[in-house]
Parts: sequence; C-alpha cells; structure tokens
Amino acid sequence: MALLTPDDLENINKQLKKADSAVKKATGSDIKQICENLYGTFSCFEKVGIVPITSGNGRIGNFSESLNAIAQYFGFNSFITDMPDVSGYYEAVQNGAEIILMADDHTFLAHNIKNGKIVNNQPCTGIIYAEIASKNLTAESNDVLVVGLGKVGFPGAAHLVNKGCKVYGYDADEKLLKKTTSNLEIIPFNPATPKKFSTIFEATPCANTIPEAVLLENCVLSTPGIPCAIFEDLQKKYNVQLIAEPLGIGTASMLYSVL
Ligand code: NAI
Ligand code: PYL
Ligand code: MG
Repeated sequence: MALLTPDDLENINKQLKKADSAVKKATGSDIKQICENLYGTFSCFEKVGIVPITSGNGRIGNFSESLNAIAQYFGFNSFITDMPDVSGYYEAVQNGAEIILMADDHTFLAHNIKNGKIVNNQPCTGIIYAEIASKNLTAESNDVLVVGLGKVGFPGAAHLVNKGCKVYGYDADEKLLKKTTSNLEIIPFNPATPKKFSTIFEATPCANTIPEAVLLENCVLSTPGIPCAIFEDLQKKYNVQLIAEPLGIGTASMLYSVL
C-alpha cells in the first residue's frame, strides 16, 4: 500500500474544509450529508479511540492527530491513546471507546465494538468517492470514467454499476482490466480511442493519469489517489471540479458505515 507522509497530512482541517466546499458545489450536499444518506446513519458524539500503531514502518507523523481532527469535524467524541499498539487498544477500551480506529502498513480499520461492525479504509474510500462522483449536479449523462481498478477503485466501480451508471473502466494492468470488466458490467476504456466525460473517478498511486482528451469543461474529478491525478494547468484549462483529500473523506465513510 502507498503510505501517507506527514506532509500529505499537513493542515488537515484546512484540506477537509476545502474538500467539503468542493463536494457541496459539485453535488449540492456536504460530506456529512452524503455519508448520512449513503449509510442511513447519524453521528451522535460516539466515543472514538484512536490507537497509534508502531509495527512495520511505524507511526506516521500527523496521522493519529489528523484522525482525531477528522472524527471531531464529523461530530464524534474522539481521543488518541497515550500508549500505542496492544497497550493502546486496552487503554481505548478501558476509557469507553465505542469505535476503534487504527492502521498498520496494510490495513486501516474502524471497529465498532458495541455492534460488531468492522470496515476497511480501502473499500470505504472507493465507495464514498464514487458516490460523490455519481451525484455530479452538472453531469451531461450517467457515463462515468473509472481510472484504477485496485483495492480502492474496484469497490468504487462496483458501487457505480450498482447505482445504474454506465461505467467505463481503465487500468494500466491489462490482466486486471480484463478480469474486472468480465466480472462487473464495465465497458473497457481504450485511451487510444478517447471519449469525453463529465464525471471521472480516479484511484491510482500515480500522477497525471487523466489525459486531456477525456476532459469535458466543468467535469467533476473525484479522486482519493495520491499524488493528484491531474496537473494544475489542465485542471484550470478545463475548470475541473476536483474532489481530492488525503484522509478525511475516506475516514468519514468508515465511521458512518459502522454506526
Ligand atoms: P492499488 O495498488 O490496489 O490499485 C491501484 C491501481 O491503479 C492498480 O490496479 C494499478 O494497476 C492502477 N494504475 C497504476 N497506474 C495507473 C495508470 N497510470 N493508469 C491507470 N491505472 C493505473 O492501490 P489502492 O489501494 O487502490 O490505492 C489507490 C490510491 O488511493 C493510492 O494512491 C492510495 O494511497 C490512495 N488512497 C487514498 C485514500 C484517501 O483517503 N485519499 C485512502 C486509501 C487509499
Ligand atoms: C490510510 C492510508 C491511505 C493511504 N495510505 C494509507 C496509509 O498510509 N496507511 C498506513 C497507515 C499507518 C499508520 C501508522 C500510525 O501512525 O499509527 N501505523
Ligand atoms: Mg479521503
């Protein structure tokens, strides 16, 4: 998994507010309303214990602090444990946490220990970014281009198919593209014969994955991928409505989905 850096998470509150405004402009709803509507759940100051994890590459600077800021932004009563790892988990439960958030290098989970629900960040992130894309107020059709069909992109693409969108999928891994398009109702997208889209969902770990040829003026590009899928000059040229944020939108999706 591509790991976040402390720089990605700098000033997370500002990044989250900026993303929230972009989501509201593109869809008419803010992130909280989209989560409530998607999962049919409402936050009510539930206690969230954030446990720093030191295994593998260890703690990421700003990670626990960002989760704390994000949980509070969405109306949860969160705290970071003093101790990491198993001792931190024990501390979180002893202090009344109803939901545990913790991540190692492979898995970032939310576990509601009251109702038993447990989720993984990757599908939750794919689903919420796809949901945002599907709510594009200025969409010219229900065609959506999905770029990247991995652990985040695949669940997002499946969500769009289930919502009745006409999904065009592309992945640089030809085998994966073939497998995905035969498993899901997705039309394989060939960059050599481009088509323009007003809605794009991108989930790759690479920059510059969206060619100019697919962009319609004012299109919505909903992308959790880090680094960003589009260069600033291209974004400006086509007035692309960019929804991109490193941790908060996906974490909100996790928290609301375990309520
Ligand atoms: P993954 O490795 O499972 O999937 C990425 C897919 O992108 C692969 O199938 C790969 O073949 C494809 N790909 C790579 N370059 C491509 C290109 N130029 N054009 C088309 N396809 C290309 O990775 P995963 O877990 O799905 O993560 C995707 C991105 O999302 C990563 O950058 C990750 O850090 C980020 N992420 C962001 C979150 C957020 O909250 N913003 C949360 C979770 C992940
Ligand atoms: C959650 C993200 C989204 C993108 N990449 C994923 C990542 O960076 N995972 C690693 C998280 C490690 C956290 C570390 C800590 O500070 O507790 N163990
Ligand atoms: Mg996010």
